[in-house]
Amino acid sequence: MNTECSYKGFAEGRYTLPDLPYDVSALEPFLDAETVTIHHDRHHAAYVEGANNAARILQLVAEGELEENAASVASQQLAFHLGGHILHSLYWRSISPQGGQQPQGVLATAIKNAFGSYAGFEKVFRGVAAGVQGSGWGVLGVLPMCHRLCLCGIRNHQDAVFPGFKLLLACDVWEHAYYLRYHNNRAAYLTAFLKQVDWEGTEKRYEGTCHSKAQAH
Ligand code: MN3
Repeated sequence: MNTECSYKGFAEGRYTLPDLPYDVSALEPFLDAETVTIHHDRHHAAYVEGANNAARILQLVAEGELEENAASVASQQLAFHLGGHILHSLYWRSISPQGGQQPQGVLATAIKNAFGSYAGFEKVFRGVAAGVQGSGWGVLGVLPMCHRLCLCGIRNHQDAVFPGFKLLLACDVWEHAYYLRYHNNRAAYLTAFLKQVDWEGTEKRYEGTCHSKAQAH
């Protein structure tokens, strides 16, 4: 997976927790302040710490301080925790207090090319995100090789996704993302999410992908 580095998530040799781009209560009524606070300050922070710990173990193996067999588990831990850090960093910027418009410009064209229409995109998004078994993500991204838009249901933070998938928009469907307000009604959370999407920021990320303009024509 790749994503644009338009936010800080790494500094001075360590993964770091980026600040929220808005106040914890700014997403009301979509998300309450308690959900946003716990999600960012505890869940996201734990993935940052886990990524640093796993990276440290890999470094210690390289330095001969730990046995080689420690590397395998650490690499899987890194995939999980760093995947969580990357996806949460994007999640906070996939939604906005000012969100909710429809996609414009080259992104609107790409959505039409890939899904037929914005309504088609919404149908596939709901199907993919609602259908993720257990914990995971509904993610819009750009496919490698063909450079078309695709919706992907990622399990946990790193499973059922392919290398080189360029992330544009991420919806967290772990229960901790929505349970306080929506309980087990993931579908209601997804409906509310779609009304809160920051399409302007998503279009900027799309424009940042090197083949976006070629695809739009
Ligand atoms: Mn989460």
